[in-house]
Amino acid sequence: MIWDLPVETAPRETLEALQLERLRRTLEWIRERVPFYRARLGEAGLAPSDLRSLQDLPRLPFTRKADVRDHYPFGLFAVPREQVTRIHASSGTRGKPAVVGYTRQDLEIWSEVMARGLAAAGAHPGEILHVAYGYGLFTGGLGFHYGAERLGLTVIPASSGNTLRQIMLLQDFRPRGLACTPSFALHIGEAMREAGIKAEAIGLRYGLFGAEPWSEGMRREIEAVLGLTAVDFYGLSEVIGPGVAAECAEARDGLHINEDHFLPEVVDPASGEPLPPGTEGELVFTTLSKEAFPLIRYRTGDISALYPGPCRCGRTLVRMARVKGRADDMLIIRGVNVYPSQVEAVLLEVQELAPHYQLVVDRSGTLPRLEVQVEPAESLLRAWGGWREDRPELARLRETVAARLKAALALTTEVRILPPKGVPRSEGKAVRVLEKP
Ligand code: DLL
Repeated sequence: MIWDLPVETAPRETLEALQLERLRRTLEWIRERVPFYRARLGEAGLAPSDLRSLQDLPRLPFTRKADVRDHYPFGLFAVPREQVTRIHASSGTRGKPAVVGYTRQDLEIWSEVMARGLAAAGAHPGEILHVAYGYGLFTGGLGFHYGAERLGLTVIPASSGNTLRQIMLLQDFRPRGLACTPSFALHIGEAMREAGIKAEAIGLRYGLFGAEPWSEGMRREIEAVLGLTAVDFYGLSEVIGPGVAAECAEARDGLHINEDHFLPEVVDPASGEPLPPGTEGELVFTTLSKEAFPLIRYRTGDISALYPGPCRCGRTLVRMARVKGRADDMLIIRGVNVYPSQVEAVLLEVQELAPHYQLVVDRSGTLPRLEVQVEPAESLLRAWGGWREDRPELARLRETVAARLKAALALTTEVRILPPKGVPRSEGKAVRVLEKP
């Protein structure tokens, strides 16, 4: 189902005319209301009327995460605090979070873009959706909640945590959809299997997964264990939360960006130069309709690529590639640049491994070393009759995994096979990389 047919299938020219008009309006809005942007635009010598077409976008200055942090908590708000209906914050664990605000109108738009994504993923009004993203300052829980209400779903605001209770509710309420991080979905699926509960006993049809990088291999694992169609949802607090972009169930070939509200670009992370469609680089967004927390050319740090051209679902909204990771998550191991999601893709191809892993970086020597911690697959454990540290096959498995990583990514690693449950399970965003103290 296409929720907003006129917008989601609009001809390019119509969409671009709308984007330009909204961009100019946003520039007027922030110039009048946000001292930071007034100064920035002044330095760039730009007036909103100087923007003749979307091609002029790169003339505008970037906004960076540091700019948001420097104005903590409310310094970039474009409306008086009394007009802010809701506050959220990024889920960063280091230092102060990025604080964002929404007017009533912003919340309306957020619900709308979420409803679009939910419909694209295959949700139908009248069904039940189980939301196991965290509720609170994190945008996951409440973002899905309001979008689902807008679409006309019955929402179960389960929030994250307490896996066994989640499973009980899933069994008793029988929702059609599950919304949570991919790592939590896998954890729920694993706990179901351990409890002897079959996917059919729950009857989930679709899953709405995001908030962290995940691979196609992870998608297959989750689909197998939960018996559903898994779609990718993308967003970040600063831009609005989830709902910036989402896959359609028909094609699952890139995430449709709600570009009537969020104008995307991909730039070279080092030089900031705009990159052509299909080229991988850093995603940059300009908000086109937000009142409380508009952002101009916001550097997300997320690595992706843009694919214009219509999708077979009928939507004309530009698609972005699955996010590989954040530029600052990239590891440099003995001269090889690698994202944890690339390691994940290789590990999940190895049948003898369970789909759980963690990377440990040791920087104590002259060259950083990467330890890849994995677990044996359940089928292997069954064949062995349980876990034994001294299984002779372990050495061979370690070698196989290391060789695969070397062949696929030119990466030198030390593989460690942990006992079952040795890798920590996640109820929210998984921590994939640890620094060895
Ligand atoms: O994670 C919003 C969200 C909630 C998106 C629920 C999807 C579902 P933040 O906590 O501000 O907001 O974190 C945003 O998470 O810049 C990406 O690095 C990462 N991220 C979000 N979605 C995806 C995804 C929410 N589908 C940061 N794939 C972003 C990969 C993602 N990374």
